[in-house]
Amino acid sequence: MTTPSTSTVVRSARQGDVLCITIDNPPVNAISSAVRRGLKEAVEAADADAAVKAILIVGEGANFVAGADIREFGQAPQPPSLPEVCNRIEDCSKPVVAAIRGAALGGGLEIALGAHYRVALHDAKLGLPEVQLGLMPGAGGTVRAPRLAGAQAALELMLSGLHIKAKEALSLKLVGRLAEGEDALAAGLAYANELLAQGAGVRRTRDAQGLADRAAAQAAIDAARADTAKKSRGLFSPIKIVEAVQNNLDKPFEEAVKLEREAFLACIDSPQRAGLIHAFFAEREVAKVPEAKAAQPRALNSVGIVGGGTMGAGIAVSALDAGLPVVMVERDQVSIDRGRANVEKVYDGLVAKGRMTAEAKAAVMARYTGSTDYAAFADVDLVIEAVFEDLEVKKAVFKELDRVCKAGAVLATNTSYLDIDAIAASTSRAQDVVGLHFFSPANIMKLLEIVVPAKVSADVVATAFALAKRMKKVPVRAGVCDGFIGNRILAVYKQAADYIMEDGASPYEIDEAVRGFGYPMGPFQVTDLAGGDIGWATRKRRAATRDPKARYVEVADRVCERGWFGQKTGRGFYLYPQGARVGQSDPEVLAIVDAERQKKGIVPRKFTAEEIMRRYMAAMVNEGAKVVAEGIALRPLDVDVTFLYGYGFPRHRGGPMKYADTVGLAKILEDIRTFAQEDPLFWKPAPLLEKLVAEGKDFSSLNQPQG
Ligand code: 3H9
Repeated sequence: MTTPSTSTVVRSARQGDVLCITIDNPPVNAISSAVRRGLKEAVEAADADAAVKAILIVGEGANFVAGADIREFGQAPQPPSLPEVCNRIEDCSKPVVAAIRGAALGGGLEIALGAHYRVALHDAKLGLPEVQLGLMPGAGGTVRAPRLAGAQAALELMLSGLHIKAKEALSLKLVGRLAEGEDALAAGLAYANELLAQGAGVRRTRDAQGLADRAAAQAAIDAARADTAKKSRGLFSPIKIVEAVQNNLDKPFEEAVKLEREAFLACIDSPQRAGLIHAFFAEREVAKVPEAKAAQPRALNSVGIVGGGTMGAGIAVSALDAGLPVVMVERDQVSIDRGRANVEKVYDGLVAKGRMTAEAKAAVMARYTGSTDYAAFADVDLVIEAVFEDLEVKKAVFKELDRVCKAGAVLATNTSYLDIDAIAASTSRAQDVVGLHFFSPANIMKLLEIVVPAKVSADVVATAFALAKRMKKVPVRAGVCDGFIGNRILAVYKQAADYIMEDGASPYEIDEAVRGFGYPMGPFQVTDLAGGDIGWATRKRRAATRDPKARYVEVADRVCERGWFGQKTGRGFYLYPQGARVGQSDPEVLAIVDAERQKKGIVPRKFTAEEIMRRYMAAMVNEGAKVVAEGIALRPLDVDVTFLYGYGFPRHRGGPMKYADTVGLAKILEDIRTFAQEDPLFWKPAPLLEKLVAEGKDFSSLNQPQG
């Protein structure tokens, strides 16, 4: 029997004494205002219906409920609020059971915590991940989770945002039992009927005793407060989570719920929430590219790699971790031994840390073959070239690949700036050639720029995106140009940093300002980590084509000429005594900077951290706009994701283009025009930026889904 309901996303059906309420809001049953309304109505109707003895809440499909509908944040709130709904569930006069399959996250878990009993299927994933969106649980999570799991476990759950599995949820008392199978409705009904047979009544989470040991709870809260102050680096919501848990000890339940709501709404209003939610959707949107829609990926069951250096080995590990067999080719036996050793080193590290067994390592390495003969690639589906960055060397490799690879094999290059159209032209099959730009260390860094040359066929691009998914990478589609999206923009804001240095700020002040903005490291620290010689080689390569009128800062060259290449040589822009990993400022570097200033007659001036960041970000955004306008990046969000996953851009700011929208494009353009008075060649406003400002639009207007 079905109870009449006006809701299209929540349906109710009686099964004997139990009213089953199903939340059906694909794809993940997110809690929209319609879900809140429907759920509240359904619970109220069931409470009032004498024929109903117990209530069961389930989600349709593979998930319970993935949380509040993130797309609704920032819009005018519609009643009822989720806390009201959860309170109404808990207040119910009949036992309410939640049966959890798949995700019960955020508001989804809060609905389940409002219920009186919870059963989880084995694939259940529970969590309060709001912190990752700049939020905190806002519908009773901070008051109910600690009452069940205790303060410490609840704080860990909320501050990490991690998902936990059914078994752990049982041990934390967040659920009362586990069930086999995949049928949440059947498991929930069985539990509800069992409870009715036992005469079990309502059992409200608000009355649970997880905080009974107040001293232990206070100690856990104090520890979390201290830890959060140290680790949260300018994030807004973590400390609010700690304070919300503290309220449980100091205030009655109703008051704690009210305060939680107020703090939640403050988080909703914060720009960090907007930045983090932009990042959440952007990292899903990047995979939606025209080629992936237009074509099916080719079969992908094996991978070949040319080159066993750091990059080749890291890519090999990524492919092995994705379950693929890997054939690596190097020019001689010594190199192939070194390549194998580079791959094994990664797994040995895991074994040493107890994260992998020796048997598991052996099983992975059984899928790895090394060879000095290109013929070993005859049967592979996709080859990635990771040899020295030299166009002629790469062309020679591709000629060999063209000769030995089977028809239809995808031929990829890991170049980070070279002309892939030229590489493709060195083969007889340009339609099969694509760029796969991994970032170092390739087995760790999530970003994968998929570079699309002019003649590549759509199914090859689709195959590259499929590979990224298997490798759990975040793929961004990029067009061919020097440096693609990331390194091209990096080159420009790095230049801005050099100008700021020559004009008066020390490299240490610049790094500090950049860290203050939220980056883990500043640009000069990054140079020292990567090795100054790499940038030096690039500068030498570009010297011949550099505009002679363009300002060129020679400080880095002076540093490199002394053999100071950064951490690996014990000094670069910083000093690293006795192999230290954190550098110390170096008066000799400051003297080099001074000498360069004097040579050019520059009188150094002071820069505040804010002034440094305005220039740094204006340079980044301006070049980002050019990259979008030229179609090198599909949309501004592709630039954002590139910087979030490849360059350490602070996630809570959403990426450089989102940041620009937050500041206001008119303001950024005004800054660029002001800076242009000193150096009109470098600070040339991007036409797209000017156009958007003239039209009163921002970058987000260009982020529409790809059709
Ligand atoms: C919250 O609950 C606040 C409350 O405490 C208080 C309220 C008062 N909303 O990731 P997928 C979309 S905050 C809207 O590709 P998977 C997603 O964009 C929320 N849409 O699949 C994608 O759309 P499209 C706390 C959502 O299987 C599609 O669903 N909850 C939401 O790899 C499939 O997603 C969270 O933070 C949402 N909440 O992973 C959980 N969630 O197809 C966030 C997903 O158009 N979600 N979508 O690209 C997740 O972690 C994963 O999506 C999940 C599934 C694990 C559920």
